[in-house]
Amino acid sequence: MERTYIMVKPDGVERRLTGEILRRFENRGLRLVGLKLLVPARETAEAHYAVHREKPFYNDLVEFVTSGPVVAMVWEGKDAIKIARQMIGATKPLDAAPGTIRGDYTADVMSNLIHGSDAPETAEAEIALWFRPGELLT
Ligand code: DAT
Ligand code: MG
Repeated sequence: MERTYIMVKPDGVERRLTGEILRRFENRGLRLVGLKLLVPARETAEAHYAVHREKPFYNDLVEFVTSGPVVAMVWEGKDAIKIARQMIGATKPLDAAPGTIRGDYTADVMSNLIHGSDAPETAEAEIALWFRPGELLT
């Protein structure tokens, strides 16, 4: 069993896509073990995207993800990290296949609706960053 941090970004909440995204994860058979709605603090967003600190889009990225409410979630299942990344689709709009969340609902590299952890180590760090242990099912 594996856990992954998934977040509907402010554009996804604004566009009323939270239900559609939840439905896709439920349909796929992953188990929801944590869920909350919040406007991210700047320091949380900066820590979340620390790996991109030197990128030219970093400041815009932090601004964007703190611009409104997000839906923070933890989903559990066998190979949950890779399965969620498949469902989310590629970062580059041209590479985001139809049938994926990004491929079906966005063509913008920044306003791309959803985040998903990319590896076991980042999943663990991101879950610990966004959730207290008591907020997650055991
Ligand atoms: P992903 O969210 O698919 O894991 P990432 O970790 O490479 O992608 O980048 C984090 C976020 O940064 C991404 O969801 C959107 C934004 N981003 C990435 N590359 C970008 C670019 N070239 N221009 C603007 N924003 C970008
Ligand atoms: Mg990433």
